[in-house]
Amino acid sequence: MFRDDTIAAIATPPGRGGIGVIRLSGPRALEIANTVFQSRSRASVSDPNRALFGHLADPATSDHIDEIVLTFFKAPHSYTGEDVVELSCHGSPVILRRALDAVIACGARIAEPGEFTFRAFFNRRMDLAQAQAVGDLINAQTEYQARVASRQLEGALSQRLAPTKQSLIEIIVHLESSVEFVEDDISTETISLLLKKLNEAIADLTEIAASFSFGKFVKEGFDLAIVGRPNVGKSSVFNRLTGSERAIVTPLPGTTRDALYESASIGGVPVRLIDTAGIRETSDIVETIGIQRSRAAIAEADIALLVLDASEALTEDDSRLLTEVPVERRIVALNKIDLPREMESSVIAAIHISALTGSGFDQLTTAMLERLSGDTASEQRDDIMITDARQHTAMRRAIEQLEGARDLIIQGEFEEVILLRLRGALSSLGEVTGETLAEDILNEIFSTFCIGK
Ligand SMILES: Nc1nc2c(ncn2[C@@H]2O[C@H](COP(=O)(O)OP(=O)(O)OP(=O)(O)O)[C@@H](O)[C@H]2O)c(=O)[nH]1
Ligand SMILES: [Mg+2]
Repeated sequence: MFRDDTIAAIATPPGRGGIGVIRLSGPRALEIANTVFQSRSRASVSDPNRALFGHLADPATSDHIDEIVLTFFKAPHSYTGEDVVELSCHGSPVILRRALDAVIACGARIAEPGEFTFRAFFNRRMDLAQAQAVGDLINAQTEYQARVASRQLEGALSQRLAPTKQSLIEIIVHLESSVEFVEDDISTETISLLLKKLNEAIADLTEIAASFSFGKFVKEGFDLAIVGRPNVGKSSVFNRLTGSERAIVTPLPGTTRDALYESASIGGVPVRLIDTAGIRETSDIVETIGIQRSRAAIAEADIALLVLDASEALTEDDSRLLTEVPVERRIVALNKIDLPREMESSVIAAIHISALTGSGFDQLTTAMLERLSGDTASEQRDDIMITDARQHTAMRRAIEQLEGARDLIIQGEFEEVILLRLRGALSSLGEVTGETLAEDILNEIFSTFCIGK
């Protein structure tokens, strides 16, 4: 994918804005900038890291296109590691189009999606985990997602993996030298030392990989179905969680007839909320179809929030739902706790809420985050996290190979066989940071980026 030419793109989003930026990167970036830029300033365009005011001119006619500010970042001290020029124009789509045409006419090529970041990766300005974090940061919908991505962009994951990689390399070097120089078998002390190191590496990688159980929800969001019998307050809970009046709320049981969807975020994790029709025995044909959809929503949800009404005794419909909704994906909320209590508190472990007053929703949020994170402790949710499925698969593969190598050492296998597994593990780890990765996979990763990044 890497080509040694000069690329250009509009780096700001489509539409109008205060400024719009054209970005150039490559060996001819400065030369092209010099052709289209005119300035009365005594400073030279080729002085890096300075903002220069001047005019952008059409290379064919010398017509002024716009008043602009030019910044030059000299290789290798730029985003891509190549010469980079940024032309900050007025943020008009017409101007930006003309400006882009002007630099293309001078020999730049329109950049592919993510090509600037790909060049940054190719020129080792960042590793693959960091490059992917750039994409995640731009796509972040919540502050929390942005925080997780920016920590990865700073290289937290790569740094976290570095000591384990180093330790693996040491084990490999040790075994390799024993293959070459030693006739006899490896001593038992050496074996126990190798096993110790290997076990440490396995434990460390397993801990990092485990963060994916929560990390995947941070990146992809989760599905939350709000379920229960009619009139317990499902739509009221839905409205409170989405901060909207999207669902109709009435005192009549059977108000919600069809599933309603809305996106929101809970504790910074994106969520697709589903409000469902109340589940009960009924002969009404429309209601029956609605109830089928409620059951389908329960089946597909990452978490089913089962709502009960605290102001009434537990009904048969409630009891049936308590057995129907799988315990491991269920959170029970006892709603309407602002009203005099009829339901016995000892019946089920539930979070006490009031959709009317908002009380208990903080505890509800905490319970949901805990359910999503499984074994991940809350401190870990602020630590380094794997959010990408491809990275997680690569880590799991590395762990399996290390476990295989450990078994082979215990069985007293030949060093060569053990080395094969160890090198495989190292290579799998390299896929996370991108040292070892096939070109088509790289293309796939970068093609999901926007143009101009
Ligand atoms: N006092 C009190 N009333 C509530 C609370 N939550 C909901 N209600 C009332 O309970 C009634 C039913 O609320 P909905 O949100 O429509 O209940 P639902 O579960 O969606 O009902 P269906 O759509 O019919 O299944 C309405 O009159 C709400 O105002 C609460 O926390 N406290
Ligand atoms: Mg409803």
